[in-house]
Amino acid sequence: MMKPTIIAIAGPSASGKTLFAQTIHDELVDELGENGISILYEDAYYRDQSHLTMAEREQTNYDHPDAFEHQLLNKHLSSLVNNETINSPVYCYKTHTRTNETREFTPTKIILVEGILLLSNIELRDRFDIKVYMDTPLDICLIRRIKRDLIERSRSVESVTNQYLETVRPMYYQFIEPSKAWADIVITRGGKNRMAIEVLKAKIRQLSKLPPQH
Ligand code: UZR
Ligand code: MG
Repeated sequence: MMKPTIIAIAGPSASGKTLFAQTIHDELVDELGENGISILYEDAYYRDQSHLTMAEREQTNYDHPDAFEHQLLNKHLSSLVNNETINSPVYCYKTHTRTNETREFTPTKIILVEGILLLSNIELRDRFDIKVYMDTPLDICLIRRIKRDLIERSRSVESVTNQYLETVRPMYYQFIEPSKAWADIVITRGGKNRMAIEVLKAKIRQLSKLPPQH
């Protein structure tokens, strides 16, 4: 099999990264066939915190690069590029730590990697063949985040808005927004930007047709 192409989809929390990646994946998965396209999530690489109490885990700054085991993600990306299967960790948002499971992830021609701080780390950055940044306005992200976290992550309005003021917003200005400078493609309006989806799909189709050695 040819060397996988690795595409980063970065940007602020609740900017539409997951939707964007998922849409591209779902619209191409049949066409690209077996070992065609898959998604790897940066948030699977949040650090294991099983040695901490629940109260301590709630104090962690999850919007800071140190919250992630980027070194492990980097190692896994290097394995995937060499067509080796990895066992990705599985993180639980409710307990704020890793589960005992892992996810067997076999390399595909196209690997979409999705997460907030992928472009802030120099080693990771170098692994990506295409770097995409979702430049959704922060107020839109906040509204989406409140709606999502209440339903999907069992949070209260109080906890989401406190987290927003304490970590999400300051870390966005410190780490995420500056990382936009490394992006090859900046996407406006979020995960439903149809033309942006089509442009990425066209590039992916082209890349997945190239003969081996490329
Ligand atoms: P996305 N996050 C949690 O709220 N709890 C955790 O245990 C781990 C992460 C949040 C994190 C970040 N921060 O903003 C968001 N906070 O998940 C990133 N506060 O995920 O890109 O899907 O929004
Ligand atoms: Mg997401």
